[in-house]
Amino acid sequence: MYKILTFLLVLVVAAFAGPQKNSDKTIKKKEVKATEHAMIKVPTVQCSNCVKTITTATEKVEGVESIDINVDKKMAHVSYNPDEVKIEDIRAAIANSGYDADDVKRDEKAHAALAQCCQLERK
Ligand SMILES: [Cu+2]
Repeated sequence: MYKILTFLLVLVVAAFAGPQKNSDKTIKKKEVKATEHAMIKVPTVQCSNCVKTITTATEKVEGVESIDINVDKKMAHVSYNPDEVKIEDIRAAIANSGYDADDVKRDEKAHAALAQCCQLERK
């Protein structure tokens, strides 16, 4: 009888300990995958169509979690996983979609393919 009680006790303890271990794992996973944030200057952005073009292009990049572009301030706020992508790669993706990104100049071919209203003459 005592043995059975001990066995049941072990089962109960195991049942409680199980989920706890899982939550520890979840926390560790989050620590590895730390999101970083960066601001990128996008001085040639003019309208919501530009925002859509850049958003689509950058969100295709592995490791980019989100991008939020402010047309008035001409700034892009990027959330990304630094284990998967470097900030230079995000700038390159923006430039390849036809827009300047910080000191990375736009791809002129991509820029020429943008909607007429989104194109901006070099001064
Ligand atoms: Cu535009």
